[in-house]
Amino acid sequence: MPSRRDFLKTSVLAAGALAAPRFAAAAAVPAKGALPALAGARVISTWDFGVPANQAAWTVLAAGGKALDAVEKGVQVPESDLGNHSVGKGGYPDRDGKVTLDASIMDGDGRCGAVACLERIAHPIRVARRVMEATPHVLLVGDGALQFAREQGFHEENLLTPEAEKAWHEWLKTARYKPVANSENLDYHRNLPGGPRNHDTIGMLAVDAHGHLAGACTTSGMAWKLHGRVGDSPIIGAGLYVDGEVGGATSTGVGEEVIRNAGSFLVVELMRQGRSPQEACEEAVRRIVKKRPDGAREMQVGFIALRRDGAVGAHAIQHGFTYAVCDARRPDGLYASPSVYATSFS
Ligand code: SD4
Repeated sequence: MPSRRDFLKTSVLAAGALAAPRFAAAAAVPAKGALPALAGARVISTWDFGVPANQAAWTVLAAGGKALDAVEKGVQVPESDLGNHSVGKGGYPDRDGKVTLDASIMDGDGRCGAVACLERIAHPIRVARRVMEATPHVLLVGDGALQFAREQGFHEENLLTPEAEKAWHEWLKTARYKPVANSENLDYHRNLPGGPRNHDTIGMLAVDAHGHLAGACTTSGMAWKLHGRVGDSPIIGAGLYVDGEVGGATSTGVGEEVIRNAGSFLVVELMRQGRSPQEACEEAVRRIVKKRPDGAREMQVGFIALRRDGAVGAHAIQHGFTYAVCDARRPDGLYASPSVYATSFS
């Protein structure tokens, strides 16, 4: 798989492709019935690992399948990747050595399901979908979520891999916790056990050939968090929000900041008011930065957005944020680009 740097190199091309008129940002969300013909399905997701995840989602979309099935399938790729220490099995544990997973799924009709602080189940996104479809609830947490997963026949296993356990023991030597950015630019983060990418969530948004929208978000959360800590990813409106009349948004980074600002809901509401997906992501990042006394110098938050006509946007506090987009014009369907704008700190 190409490295993050390879993707960054392709970003100029990719950004140009995204600005093509077909998906150009409009001044406002086109009225229902007045949409420009949707050129086809499209999927966008966070980070470099969004590339293979999109590829899996695309197998569903290209066959005329549903956006909901596509995002559920797509995000299971990083959930299964044992080399990925921020999503699913192989994720870094909390400070007590427990791997606890958060995930949510939502479609354009407002149907949604989520699990938080779920242990021992490798694919929390599948449990989230089951919460959506088999219960009258939206969110199940901790032991209750595990009990539900068991009852639904999900396989239980130890999610703490030897590699993640080793990193945890390394961390215990200092036991220093600071929810900093996953930015390559910050010294503190570069020197963390496990390297500069200790918290990367996959958030994915898709529109299918029928114009239906869906999104999914899944993570092991912040490495070395307090046991019981829940981030933004399973919180509908924070880590994920989809409205079929407008579009969807999802986030990555320090979840506490996203929750405080109802980040993904904000992005969607800004699009509803006429901001382009790009402008909406930028404004959501600005709100977070503005409220932090330190100007969020040492933390990362990123948003991606997909409007219902296929237009996309992405923005993050710090450099180093990448995202991947896949549609029919890219038969291999894959590229990533940096989210491009780092807020300039004066
Ligand atoms: C969380 N938002 O649990 C997640 C972590 C993350 O990039 O996205 N890291 O707060």
